[in-house]
Amino acid sequence: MIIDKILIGTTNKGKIREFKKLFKDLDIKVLTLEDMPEKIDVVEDRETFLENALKKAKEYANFYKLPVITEDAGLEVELLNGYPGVYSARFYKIEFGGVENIGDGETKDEANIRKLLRLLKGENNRKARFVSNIVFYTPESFGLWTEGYLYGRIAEEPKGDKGFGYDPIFIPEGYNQTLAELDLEEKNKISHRGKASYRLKKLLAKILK
Ligand code: ITT
Repeated sequence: MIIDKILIGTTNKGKIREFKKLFKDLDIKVLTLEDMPEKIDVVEDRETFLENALKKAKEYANFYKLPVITEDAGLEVELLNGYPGVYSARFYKIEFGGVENIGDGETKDEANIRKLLRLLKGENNRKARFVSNIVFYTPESFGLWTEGYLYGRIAEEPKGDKGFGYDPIFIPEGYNQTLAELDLEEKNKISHRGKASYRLKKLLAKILK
């Protein structure tokens, strides 16, 4: 298969930063939605990471007529039976665990973190994992899918200002710092997104000749 550019289909600035670095060594031009003048809105209403990632991939590939890489990711907390899971981005406003209002000047990420810490207050089992499902999809309907996990635990309070989302309260296994205290390079080496991207690059290397 010969392709000369690929579009990373995500609207999340934190993810864009990480993906740009992760796919820097691909031998083709890597575009992001920030390079596209026309925007489309894709609703993530599926029950699994893979279905959401595939839905985004199909809609972006068909609209932009380009091969795309999309991802659906999230945080699964053992004590909460896998929640927030596919609801990670909008956890603060779903009924499970009670709706959390966004305070003045507060971000969605901060409201999500506040809600999660409230639900885990005083709990000993703080085990959690990040999940990443990445889909590569072309307008000709050729698709690939990879997955990556990062295991760890939820901290008692937020720490660090790097990264995005739940990074300030996630401590990876074998670390004493949160993901938000690690440099981008170090996070990419161990993260769910880093692992799924590495697997995708290996598959792409076989077909992009
Ligand atoms: P796109 O759909 O446009 O890619 P999004 O922010 O909606 O952007 P997801 O649907 O994949 O992305 O939602 C993932 C949410 O899970 C994200 O908003 C964070 O709250 C959380 N999340 C995923 N990966 C994370 C990471 O590496 N660090 C911290 N939080 C993460």
